[in-house]
Amino acid sequence: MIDPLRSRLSESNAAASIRYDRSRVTPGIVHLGLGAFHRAHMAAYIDDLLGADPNWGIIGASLKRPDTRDALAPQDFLYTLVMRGGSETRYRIVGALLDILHAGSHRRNLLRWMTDPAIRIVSLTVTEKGYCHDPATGRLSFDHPDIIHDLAAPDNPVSAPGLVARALDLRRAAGIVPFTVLSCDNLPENGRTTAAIVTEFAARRDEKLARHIEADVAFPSTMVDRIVPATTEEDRTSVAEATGRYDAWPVVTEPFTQWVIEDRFTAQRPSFETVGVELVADVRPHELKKLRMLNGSHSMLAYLGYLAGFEFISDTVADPAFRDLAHTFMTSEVMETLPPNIGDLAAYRDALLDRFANPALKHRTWQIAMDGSQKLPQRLLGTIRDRLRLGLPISRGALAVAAWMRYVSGIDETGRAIDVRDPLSARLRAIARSGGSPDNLVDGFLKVHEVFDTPLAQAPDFRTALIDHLESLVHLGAAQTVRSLAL
Ligand code: CS2
Repeated sequence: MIDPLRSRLSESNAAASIRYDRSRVTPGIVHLGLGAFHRAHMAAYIDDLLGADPNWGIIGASLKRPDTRDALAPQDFLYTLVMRGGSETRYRIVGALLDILHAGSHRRNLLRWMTDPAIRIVSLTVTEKGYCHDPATGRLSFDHPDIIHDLAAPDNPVSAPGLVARALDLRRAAGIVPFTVLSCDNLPENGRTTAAIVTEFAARRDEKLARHIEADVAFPSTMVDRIVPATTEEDRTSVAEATGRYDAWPVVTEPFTQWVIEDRFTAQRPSFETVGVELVADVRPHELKKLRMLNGSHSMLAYLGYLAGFEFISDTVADPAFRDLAHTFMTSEVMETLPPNIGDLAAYRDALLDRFANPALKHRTWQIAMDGSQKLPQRLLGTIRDRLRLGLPISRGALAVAAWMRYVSGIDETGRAIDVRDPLSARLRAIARSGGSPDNLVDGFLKVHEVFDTPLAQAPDFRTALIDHLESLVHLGAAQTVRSLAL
């Protein structure tokens, strides 16, 4: 048993595991949104390049909760990254984070860092809902409480768009080159979307700032990929047992990692190419492929798997009917909608199914099912819209959307409550409760304009497919519905 107080991970007991002199590392990046994903993805790439170029350390900021700072401050902001493959587990200590601020209590300090000339990149993993936008249109949502707050008090921002706009304003006033804004969230065209949101925010206060952002600030789009389930108590215990050091917040991930970035930076950038990042002129084909193939089938498996009683994605795809569904969905519905010349899609699909099947990754269906209202448009609805336009069948994609409708109703197939986490959960539950027949339910959900734009909401083939699937999910249940498709 490791004593958390006496054997806590720290610079003094982990120095030998870090491959560079951490005392020489200086901040070059402010990162907003310090969840497990960032710590397993971007921070690991940065960690790889600090030996050659120590000027790119990361100052992290959590926008909502102080818990990451509370956990990592006593261990010098170090943490263990655990890579679990099928047969092998590897441990590594990441030292790229130099400090963690909690935006709520350290806002001045955070803005001071964001205006420091040494900071040349402000990156974000604030999740889809952190952009305070309308997912169906990509536009800033002016009735979002955080945006209302930040427009009234722009020098005391609480939202990501408000913080970025404020820092860019302060830099402009001080004559400091703007930083590059690097969105690393699973949004469609995440750079362009972020640029539009921040510019819209700024324009409400100051036209000149909006024009400066449009003309002078780079927002490269990125495609990010690494599966990173939430850390569990068992992970903490197994890390302590394997490494002999107690880590209050290790991060567990898979061996696979990918990062594709558009090579457009306002100021300098690290030599990303030396650590395996792909730099391209246009990330859109890569991003479309990843969002529709990986995230689309992830969400499909999450809703149907949860309803069928599977706790983890690996259990879900261990059932041949579910694996077959995801395989067929990608092959016959998604692949045809993707641009040509983006590699061997069948091989990509097979590799994804193998990654989903990794039994060492305990990725809960419930975790992926979260925030569906923010995820559906880019993961599933784009594919459906493209296929409807071409007059092609949409059966499996529509089944995934119907499963979301069934899931957000908040009661599972055994009559137990589902803990639905979604910014729109209250509205979604009210639609489900007002209920009645599948026709009424589908019509109610299709009116949620943040998710379904008008042409899609009014597409008769889509509506009919949703009603048929919802009927089957309600009467037969998810497992039988999926099995009947496999016949
Ligand atoms: C997942 C993603 O939680 C989710 O919604 O689909 O986080 C997924 O694991 C990553 O995008 C993989 O790169």
